[in-house]
Amino acid sequence: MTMKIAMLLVLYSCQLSWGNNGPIKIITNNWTSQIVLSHVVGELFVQKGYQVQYVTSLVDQQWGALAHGAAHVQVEVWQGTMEQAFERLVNQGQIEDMGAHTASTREDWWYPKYVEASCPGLPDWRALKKCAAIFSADGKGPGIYWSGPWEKPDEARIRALGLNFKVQEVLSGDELWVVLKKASQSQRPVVLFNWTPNWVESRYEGKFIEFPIFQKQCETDPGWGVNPDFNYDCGNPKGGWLKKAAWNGLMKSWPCAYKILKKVNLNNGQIASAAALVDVDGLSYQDAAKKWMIENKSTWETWLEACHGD
Ligand code: TMO
Repeated sequence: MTMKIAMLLVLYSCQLSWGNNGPIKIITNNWTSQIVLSHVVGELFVQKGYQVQYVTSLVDQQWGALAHGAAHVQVEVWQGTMEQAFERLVNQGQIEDMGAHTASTREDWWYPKYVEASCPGLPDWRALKKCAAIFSADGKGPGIYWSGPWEKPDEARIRALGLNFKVQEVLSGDELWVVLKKASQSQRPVVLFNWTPNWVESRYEGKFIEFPIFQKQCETDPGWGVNPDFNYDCGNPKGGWLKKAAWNGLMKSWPCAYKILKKVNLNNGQIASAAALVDVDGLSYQDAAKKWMIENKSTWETWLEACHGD
């Protein structure tokens, strides 16, 4: 009996010292590694006695949620698709930059290797000028570029580079992989959005299109680059960063979670394997997170030390 009361007291005082402000809301988006690794970080918060809630959000809606405290944590901010919105809000003090992962990233137009046979000159983007038609359904029309629902001005790039392509947007990573699978089963030419680290590289040979090399001015100074009249006449960054972001009240409300999130640091292999556990091995997001934690225990244990003794 007294044991029980003592335990309740201990639990209660833990709650006080961790800040009892309701659940920490972790954003989940619409590609696999992000969802799995959000569950990993959530599990670490739970181990520290916090309540956690996962909130699904589209990338372009998450910024407002983070800025207003409707959501609190984002574990994967990718430079190639999210740099502009992220930097604007960080500079305005609305969200906090929680640091970069070790991982080096790339997000861009990508094709499976067999496409090279019917479009000589790839991966150089100028090859697309000559063989856009092979990427269309009837072999004549403008080529189709399959994009995901992430912020990127592909129409602007197509215009700036004078490509005969139109953008077909799908709603998630999963839908992109259906497009890729169907095309490659019949060896049909296809060009789609892809990124690394991802599971795709472990199952398909392929390459990113080499557009003119990214520089910041490409997106702000029309005079820069191969087209003197338009922005976006370049590719996405190669060797891009991957960062974590938080609501700027995270430190005050949940200090231990804040310290852990600062320490969270993933490398390319860890992100690719988080995706593969679901997209190759067929596990659920939750089971993938559990398995990932078994395989990467020594990594996350060091993150937890961030608030050891708090
Ligand atoms: C943000 N993403 C990894 C899908 O390019």
